[in-house]
Amino acid sequence: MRSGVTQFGLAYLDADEIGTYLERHRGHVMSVIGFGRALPLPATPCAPIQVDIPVLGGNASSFEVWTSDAPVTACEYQGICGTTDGKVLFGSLSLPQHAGETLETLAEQAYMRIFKFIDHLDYRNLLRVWHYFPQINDDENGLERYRGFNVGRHAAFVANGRSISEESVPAASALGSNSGSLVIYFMAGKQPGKAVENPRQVSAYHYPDKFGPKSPIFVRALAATLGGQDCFFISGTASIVGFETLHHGDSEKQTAETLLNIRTLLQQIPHYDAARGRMLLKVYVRHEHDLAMVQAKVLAEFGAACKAVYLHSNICRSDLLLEIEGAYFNDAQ
Ligand code: 3EB
Repeated sequence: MRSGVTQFGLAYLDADEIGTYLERHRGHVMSVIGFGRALPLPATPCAPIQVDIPVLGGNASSFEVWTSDAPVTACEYQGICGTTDGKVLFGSLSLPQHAGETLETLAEQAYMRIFKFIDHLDYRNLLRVWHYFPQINDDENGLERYRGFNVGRHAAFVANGRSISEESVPAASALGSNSGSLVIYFMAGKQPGKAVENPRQVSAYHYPDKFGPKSPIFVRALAATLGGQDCFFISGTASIVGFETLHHGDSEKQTAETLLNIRTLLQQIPHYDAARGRMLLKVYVRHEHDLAMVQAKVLAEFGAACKAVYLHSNICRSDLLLEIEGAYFNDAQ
């Protein structure tokens, strides 16, 4: 890392690191997302986003921090607090679900606001989106909540003139939290990124309707050059081949299949160099007792230089036991 200079990119930090990190990168912090126990933090342009998903592996809290090499300014529109560095726009919103509302309508409202926000600020291309909401696998009016979420998301894409194709679909993750609002944070660019699909998997937006009335809208990975960094955002990746979940009830085999899917995505990026780049992972595990096994397999795959955060959460298909998302950064060639 170029010493003393803030790079565009990402860090996952523990409670004892976050305070000094935010002070050191003051003026360059784009977004802070806390998992697990909330802590008081130094002021940032947008208030930190808090997600109620417990951190596994010994720490009570974990913080995801996005920084820019360029100075960051804050903006607000449509009730969305955002930050921009002139190249990328970050935004986040947290919508409580009131009695009588469905997650479907909430997801549609959220995405309607997101599109208004990014269009208004002229960063029209969604690059990466994270979604967290409680009771993800529970039934709501006869439809699993995750499937209802997909219906609402789809309606907003259509209403905002976005094609459901590689040109306008972001990389994404969607996970269950223990409580709270529908939390969405996202990154958008002036230019579209380059979508990367997995030849082992059917594109999610082409899933058959046995997985719900409307397909999920995300690409498996997205490459973009931001702030002098080649960035590769890997969507939440699980033990799915074609469109089916593989290895029901077998977390070891699901882990191996998930890692093979990630390896397949990484093989498609020309600038991937495990020794030179930086890889960061968020690993979502449904059952705490799988932690040690998953940790060992992730370590064997990516080595100790890869920063991996382990979170205890429900996955968007009830038969999936884990999901892994990633971000890879390399100095642009
Ligand atoms: C899958 O491959 C697992 O709905 O935005 C992964 C990443 C998954 C993103 C989303 C869902 C989403 O279908 C689930």
